[in-house]
Amino acid sequence: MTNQFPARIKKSAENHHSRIVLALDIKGKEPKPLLEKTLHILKQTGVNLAAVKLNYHLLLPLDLFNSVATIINEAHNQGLQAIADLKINDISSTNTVTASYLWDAGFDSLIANPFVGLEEGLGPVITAAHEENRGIILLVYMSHKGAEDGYGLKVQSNTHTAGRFMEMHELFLDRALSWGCDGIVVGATRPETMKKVSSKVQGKLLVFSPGVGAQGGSPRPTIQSGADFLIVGRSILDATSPAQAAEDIRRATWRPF
Ligand code: NUP
Repeated sequence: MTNQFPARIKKSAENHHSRIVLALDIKGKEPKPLLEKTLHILKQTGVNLAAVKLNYHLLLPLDLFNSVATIINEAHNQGLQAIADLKINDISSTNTVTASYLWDAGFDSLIANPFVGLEEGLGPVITAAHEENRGIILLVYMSHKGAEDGYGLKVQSNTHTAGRFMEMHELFLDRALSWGCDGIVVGATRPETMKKVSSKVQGKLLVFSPGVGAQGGSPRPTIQSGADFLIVGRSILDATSPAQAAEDIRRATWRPF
């Protein structure tokens, strides 16, 4: 079966005229108020979004097949896609179990770390995801300052670069393309990298960009540099009116595919 995640998220974007993936990074140690607060934010902002992303903030304290599935269900009812941001990063027998739980809870896509490699790493997860009509998004260059310590390293891969040195993120981008992934993550804090990456990607992968607002990146220039989606958390969640903040970013950044 062809994996329809890229088509589904583009359709959600077109329906709401939005390039925003809301990072539901809501904090709280009591599961019930945490779930209620999350659903409240989702109801307020959903009309301005293309997708939601759930991270450890919700995936650790909440029950996956109950509260998390309820949040995903609400997102789907609003015509939004749901992305799991666990940055999976292990051997394949562990990765495939993790992924199968996430698919059973209803997630449409997950974020993974290309560092672990294909064989006995991410390969079986990518195959299984596509069989289940779900997407895989790889980290290519993260948004935080220290990302340079890893994604900026110069590496020499005999198998991949014919002995030439390249930066880790260039290697990761090649992996995302050759492994048949659906999307990549590139920080909005790295506009030059974003331009280079998007010119190389040319529609073959969706580019997701976190790091606007709280981390210093700017929404509109990030989309103009070639990002397909902005991942936004605190700029919306911590605003006096999350609905208004989401609408403002949506209006400033919307453009059709
Ligand atoms: O490179 C990355 N940077 C990043 O911030 C990859 C990520 N997945 N994220 C996530 O995006 C981060 O964990 C958080 O969930 C969200 C950004 O939130 P904010 O900085 O907009 O509040």
